[in-house]
Amino acid sequence: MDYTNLNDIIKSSKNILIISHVNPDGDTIGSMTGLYHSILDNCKKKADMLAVSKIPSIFMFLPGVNLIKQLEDIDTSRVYDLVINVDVAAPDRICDAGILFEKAKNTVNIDHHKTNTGYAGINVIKGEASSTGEVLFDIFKSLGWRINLDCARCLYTAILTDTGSFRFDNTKPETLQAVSELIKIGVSVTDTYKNIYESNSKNLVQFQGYCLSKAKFLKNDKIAYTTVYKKDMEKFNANDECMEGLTEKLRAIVTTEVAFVAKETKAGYTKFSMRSKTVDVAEICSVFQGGGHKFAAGCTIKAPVEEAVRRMLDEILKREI
Ligand SMILES: [Mn+2]
Repeated sequence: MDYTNLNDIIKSSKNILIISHVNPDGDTIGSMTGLYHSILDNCKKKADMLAVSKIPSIFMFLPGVNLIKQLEDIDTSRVYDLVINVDVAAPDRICDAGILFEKAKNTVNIDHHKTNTGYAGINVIKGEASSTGEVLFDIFKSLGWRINLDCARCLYTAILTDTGSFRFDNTKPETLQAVSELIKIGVSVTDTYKNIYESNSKNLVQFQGYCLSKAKFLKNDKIAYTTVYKKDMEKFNANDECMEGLTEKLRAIVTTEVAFVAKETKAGYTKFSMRSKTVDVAEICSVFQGGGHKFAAGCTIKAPVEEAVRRMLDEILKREI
């Protein structure tokens, strides 16, 4: 792929803003900070970085993450020369920051979601790449841009988290080639692992233990689910970060085909996080105006938890499991 346009536009822009998606994950945050370090190192420019919602504390070790701004820190009347969205599959994923994107003189969209429609001026969408971090690695290599240690640590985190630590089938030879180079640059595999996977709070582990202990199973244990009420969150002083990985733990049971967690949100709504080994849960979630990937998707149903769970189970049971 030819990235000359992208190179020219970054080099000719005086002020640049990089935006990550709502409910940020390791890929969008690692890609944003990785791109920041790369532009700083190769173009001697300090881009602004914007997160439209809270950054999970496990990513606070990433170099440059303390420079990330929230929307209230940015003058929204400002017109940037260039706005770059990273890992943002659709414009509504940057919420109110859309105003900055729309006003920018130039826009770029760097992503790996197959569903990305190419909504920017320049679009670099590689559906076969494991992560946006891997797409950025490819861009930097193709352009002959240097990748310094700060950038490498960010890109490694992006790739690591989006591949489920190189376990998902998006892990390709190219992915591991990129990772191999990042390690050669000096990324510490064990430090990154500890920062991301061994930094859980006691609250999170005990809260998840409680939620798992009350899980319910149907259809010879092929369906596994649990419920999370506001009172459960309060009991363990849990926040949204404590939900991370909970549904995967139910899917990890040998008999599970479909797993979900139903969480009570604001009055009368229930939010579903679904994971599957076989069934297309994106399709099930689309019945309730949600979406995602085939084996990982989510949706919200306007009903109290018990009723919402009943409707979800009805929908799952209509399918061959
Ligand atoms: Mn991603």
